[in-house]
Amino acid sequence: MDYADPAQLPALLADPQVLAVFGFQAGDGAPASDDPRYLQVGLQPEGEARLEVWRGAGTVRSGREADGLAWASDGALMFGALQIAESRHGGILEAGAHAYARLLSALPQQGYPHLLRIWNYLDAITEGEGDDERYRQFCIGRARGIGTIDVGTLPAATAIGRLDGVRVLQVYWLAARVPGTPLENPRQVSAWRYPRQYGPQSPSFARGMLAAPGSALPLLLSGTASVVGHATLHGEDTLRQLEETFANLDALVGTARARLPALPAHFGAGSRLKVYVRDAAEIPAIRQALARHLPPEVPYIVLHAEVCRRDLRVEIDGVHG
Ligand code: 3EB
Repeated sequence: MDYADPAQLPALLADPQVLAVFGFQAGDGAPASDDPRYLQVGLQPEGEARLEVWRGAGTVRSGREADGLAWASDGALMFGALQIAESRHGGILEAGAHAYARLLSALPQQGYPHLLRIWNYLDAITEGEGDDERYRQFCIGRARGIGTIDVGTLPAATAIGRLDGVRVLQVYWLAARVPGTPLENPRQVSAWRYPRQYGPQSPSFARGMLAAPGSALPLLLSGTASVVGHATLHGEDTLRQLEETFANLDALVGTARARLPALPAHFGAGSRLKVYVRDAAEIPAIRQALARHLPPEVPYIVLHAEVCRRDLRVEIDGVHG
């Protein structure tokens, strides 16, 4: 995976090896294309807008189904994307249920039955009180759409709130012909075991995913925040939350290295990170802390977005290899 300038979009989509391009830019300034390999996520970048580019091995086939489901595959991996208008389904719960039922039926049909990584972007993620909060409702819908599942096969994931006011659930995913190895974090309670206080339905995701041996994929890092055990730490201190987030990411990389010792111990030239920041006013301080913490060869993008607990001020996802 790599980041690229938005002006590169036409050249990237002309490349038959490109599997997927995600643009992070809300509103009319974003580059447009109806190529099924391109999805514009309505999140505002702080600083330069970037594209996230995933390349396949060999020639990529792609298409769009009648209901809008977009897909692209290279024989080993398949990307897919769905954009579900909440009003068409009766709310975020139902939109989540529909999205997951639909995508999980598409995977085996297309020959890529194993979900490795999924990203979920929804507007106003922490709106609503108590169990009515939209994230908690989304978690119920997601679990309903998944149905019965072995929690040991859940994908790595991100669930982040957009600020664009558009009530469309955006979901995209990476699936494979062969299963990967889901990873948990020794510093964190597995999300599917979160206690009731965080909602009636625990979140359905793994902390990370290692693709099968032989795959060119890097370690896939789920959205990671200042959660230790199941509790949010440092709710009033963004920079300490950032430190705790890196401690969590280090622990996850350690878990991955126990299975794949060739994986670098620290973030470096093979890492790519996305940093989601709740309060735009805190972005300069976060950028300074990132510059202190990360070696200069690590590319990252910073996005103004809402994390799914109100007391989480920053979250990081990405890849490492
Ligand atoms: C956490 O650790 C932070 O619901 O899919 C991170 C990654 C989080 C994925 C999801 C939520 C999700 O609980 C939140």
